[in-house]
Amino acid sequence: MDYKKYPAEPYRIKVVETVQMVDLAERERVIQEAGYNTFLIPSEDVYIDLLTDSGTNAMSDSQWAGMMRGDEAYAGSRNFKHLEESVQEIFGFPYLVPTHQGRGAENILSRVAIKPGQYVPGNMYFTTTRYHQEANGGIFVDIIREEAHDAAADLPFKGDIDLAKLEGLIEDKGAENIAYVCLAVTVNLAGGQPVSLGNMKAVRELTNRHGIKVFFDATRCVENAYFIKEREEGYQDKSIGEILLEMFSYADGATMSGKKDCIVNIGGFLALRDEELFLKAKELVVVFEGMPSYGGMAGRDMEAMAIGLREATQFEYIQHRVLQVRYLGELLKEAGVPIVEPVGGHAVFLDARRFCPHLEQEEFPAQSLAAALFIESGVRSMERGIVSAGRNQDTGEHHKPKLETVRLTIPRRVYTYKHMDLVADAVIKLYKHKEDIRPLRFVYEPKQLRFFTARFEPFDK
Ligand code: PLI
Repeated sequence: MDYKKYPAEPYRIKVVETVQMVDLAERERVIQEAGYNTFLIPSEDVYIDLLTDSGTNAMSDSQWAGMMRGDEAYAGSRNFKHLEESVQEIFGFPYLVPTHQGRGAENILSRVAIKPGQYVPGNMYFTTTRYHQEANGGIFVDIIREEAHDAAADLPFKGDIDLAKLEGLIEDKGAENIAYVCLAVTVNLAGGQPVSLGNMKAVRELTNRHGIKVFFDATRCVENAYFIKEREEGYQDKSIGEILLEMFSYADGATMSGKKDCIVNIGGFLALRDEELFLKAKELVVVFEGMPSYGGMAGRDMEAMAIGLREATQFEYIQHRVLQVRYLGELLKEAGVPIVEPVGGHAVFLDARRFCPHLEQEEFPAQSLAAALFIESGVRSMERGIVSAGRNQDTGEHHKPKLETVRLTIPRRVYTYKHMDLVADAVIKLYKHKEDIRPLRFVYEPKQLRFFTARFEPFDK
């Protein structure tokens, strides 16, 4: 391994959690009992858990020390002040509304900023984000650049908004019928793909001309900033902090799932520039989350988040983070396993269409591939394809995303390169007998966010 290309872990491991692999017969029983849904597998039966990078992070000694300084007063916790300072310093937004996690912020933003019937253009959907937009009468419109839907298109900023699509929508529907633009940095379901600063700036200029607001989904904004430093001309000598400040200068506010780039296990927030909107959001936070000085988090959680956010912007941390993910992607690519390219910030996405060409999309190839990988190796991954996309609320038809993927999501500061080697080996082995991956059908399909709790069974074609 080239230590310059893939720097060693920039931390010493101080606390460990033992894991073990259950045997093959047991893994087969476990996945059957879980209805072939990796969300339903008990954690203790998982060997390497790549289900998500959400809330699965390892906190630092400083963060744990911060937990002990939790001020659990019902109102006016000092930890809120600390979090507010971190957010003001890193994002540049004056107003902070803490929430229990990202979707809490999405709920509040959707309620204060969408009027029923308005359009909400975004660079690809995310499950909970679109749910809250639609639940508040919004109509989501995907305006990501076309290549983002093509797993093989290797482009530096595949998360960019297609400005012509945005302009067309404004012309067609009228600026007053657009609630706001939702710009995710990075784009989770496109493969963790970044957005360029050039694109953010252009979106800001275009929306300014029409008086339309822009809110970022900042969930993985530090990863996005790293890609800008690496790839966008003129930013190589800027710090991650400087890049973040410029990114958010093009936004009216942001929703944040702290469970990702704040390197904590729980928490989130809505950050805003506009006082009037902030006051509306504050009125709602007391209904749905808690007092405006904790919003569903304990004081200690806010302290850990305030510290984690600062740690995330350290170059050595974020460089290792992104390159560890890339290392796994490169191993798979070298072995000819089809993945979404380029490798994004938080995960390697297997391209289930090319992995399982013998399965139709309605036979849930990615769902079945994720189940097969668990049986093969005890590695838990997640479907990000037709099951995650859900159904059109009006027609009842499946949304059929072009990307049908399995996400191998790397938790922050949890696994080592050796674990990546093991995961790559397992996927490569499975690829050699991919024809054994069977079609699935629903035995239980929940109405909302079905991927979390759906159950399936395999069948013979
Ligand atoms: O899981 P929450 O409620 O803290 O955050 C919701 C959320 C919002 N935006 C984006 C881009 C996400 O990725 C996201 C949550 N993602 C999860 C749970 C994931 O596994 O990717």
